[in-house]
Amino acid sequence: MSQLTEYQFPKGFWWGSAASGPQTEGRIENDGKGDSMWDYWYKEAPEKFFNQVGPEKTSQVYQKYQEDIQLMKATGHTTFRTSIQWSRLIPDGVGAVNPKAVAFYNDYIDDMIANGIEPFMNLYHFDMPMALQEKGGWLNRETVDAYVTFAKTCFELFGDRVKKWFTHNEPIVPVEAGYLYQFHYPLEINLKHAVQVGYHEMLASAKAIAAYHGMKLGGEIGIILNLTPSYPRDETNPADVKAAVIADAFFNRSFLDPSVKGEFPVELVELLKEIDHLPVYEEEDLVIIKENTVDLLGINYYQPRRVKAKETPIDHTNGPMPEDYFDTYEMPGRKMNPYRGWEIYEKGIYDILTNVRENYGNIRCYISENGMGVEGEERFINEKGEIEDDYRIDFVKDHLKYVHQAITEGANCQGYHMWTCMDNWSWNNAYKNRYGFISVNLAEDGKRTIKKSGHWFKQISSQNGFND
Ligand code: BGP
Repeated sequence: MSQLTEYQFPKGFWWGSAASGPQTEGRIENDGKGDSMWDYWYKEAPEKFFNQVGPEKTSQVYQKYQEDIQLMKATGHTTFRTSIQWSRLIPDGVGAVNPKAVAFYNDYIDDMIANGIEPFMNLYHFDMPMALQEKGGWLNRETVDAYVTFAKTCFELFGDRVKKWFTHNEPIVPVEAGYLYQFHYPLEINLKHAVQVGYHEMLASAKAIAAYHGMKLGGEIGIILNLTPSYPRDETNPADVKAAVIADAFFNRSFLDPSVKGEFPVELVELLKEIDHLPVYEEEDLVIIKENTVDLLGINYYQPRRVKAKETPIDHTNGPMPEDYFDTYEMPGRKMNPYRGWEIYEKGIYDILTNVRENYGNIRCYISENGMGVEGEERFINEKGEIEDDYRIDFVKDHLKYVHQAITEGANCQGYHMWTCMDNWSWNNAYKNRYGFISVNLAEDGKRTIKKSGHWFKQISSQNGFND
């Protein structure tokens, strides 16, 4: 059969986008939601959030989900990922389930399915219930058990219809943001705590996978990792290459290896041992992690990490840090997103997929986030009130070409989700950077309008590919 388009994707390729509960739903206090650490932190320090916009309103998906699902359909979604807010379903983190949350997620899931959109559900997207955060959050081993109970509750309630589950979104983020670089609560700088938090997240993931497989619900369970391929300044300089290997171990393999291979990378374990920073663990944990690896890997890709051998003096103020082993490198001439300040390097997505194919058993995977944030996007509104985001179309297309190439060479990549469906609230950045296929006008009660990229996506989804 002759090809329909120049870049034709395999039959059944998943087209869609990703979001999360805390970034889209809004809080709706009187419907029984408990505080997550974001609700708490916003009340404590609203000035930490862009324009002082907090998580209480976000994009009102709780009220508008039916309209939004029609918009997903209109923009060609065959699949959509969001997350179940732990503090909505189990307001205190442990204990009673909130019946209004059950009703909401049931309706949301059912409506997606009725409209031909397969729901992908994630369990943890940075949103620790505050009642558990007060007891240490992921630092406290008891949180692992609380999380597994939450996970099982979700599988029991929704697992008859949801067939794609994910244990975490970007588990490195709570580690780096909360315990190294101070952009998420609890704003610590402490590598020992960071390592413990990451370890507990991994243990929780393996235990949730074990529980899911034991329930035999006939679906698959995976994890979503943000992978930042680490490139050395000079590939022929062994010190630069070593710096890139260490950065990769800290920020990628720390979660990728245990999730897919069931083992932590030896290089990282040795390094942490040397500085007496191994986490507290029990021998049997390692068996659980070994035996319960993922069925499916979600890959978030935004930008690469470029490093060089350490040249600046080590800063001892806060004890050991990953940056003791490498310096960041700004490659001259690199292509930048002018509206968000991140590097754009499309080939990175190909390098990740090739790495997964060659070194991780070619596990079934998909691109679970990729996208272009734009500050001040309203400047691109045309006279019809639509945002003409040709830059986003180019961004997605240029990445998809590399995804296509990787698949042609044998990568087991099953789909592409853009971040995000409609503009949403993004943690400290609130509504600063807009990412959606659909705009949300906060001044007009969250009015939605499909952007040019949304119409374009509908076309590529229906053709299962595109021409250059
Ligand atoms: C990803 C997260 C998302 C979202 C996105 C955009 O790492 O998974 O939750 O926040 O980044 O981030 P920002 O709005 O800060 O540009």
